[in-house]
Amino acid sequence: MTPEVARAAEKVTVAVTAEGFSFSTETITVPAGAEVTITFENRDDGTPHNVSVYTDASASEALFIGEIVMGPATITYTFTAPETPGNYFFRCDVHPSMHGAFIVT
Ligand SMILES: [Cu+2]
Repeated sequence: MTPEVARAAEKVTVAVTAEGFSFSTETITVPAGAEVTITFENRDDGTPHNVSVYTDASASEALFIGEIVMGPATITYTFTAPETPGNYFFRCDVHPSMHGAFIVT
């Protein structure tokens, strides 16, 4: 028998900033199945923001819901990326006009 070799999940860290009701990036790209860390900085004084990831722009099926933080503050989110490559969706749940593509490669 061939011994099973455990493959360590790839780890990626992404920095995202919210400022002036806008994210610093329109895309977040991660490898499939990766352990994702998002360092999220909310620079909007007295304004709550978060980062959540959904299967698509309808935001009906969540893959990850980030804790909402009142700015100015920085929070670290950790979750596992989908195993299936494709174009997913991220947004601020408080301000759905703040959104972008979550790309799994
Ligand atoms: Cu927001």
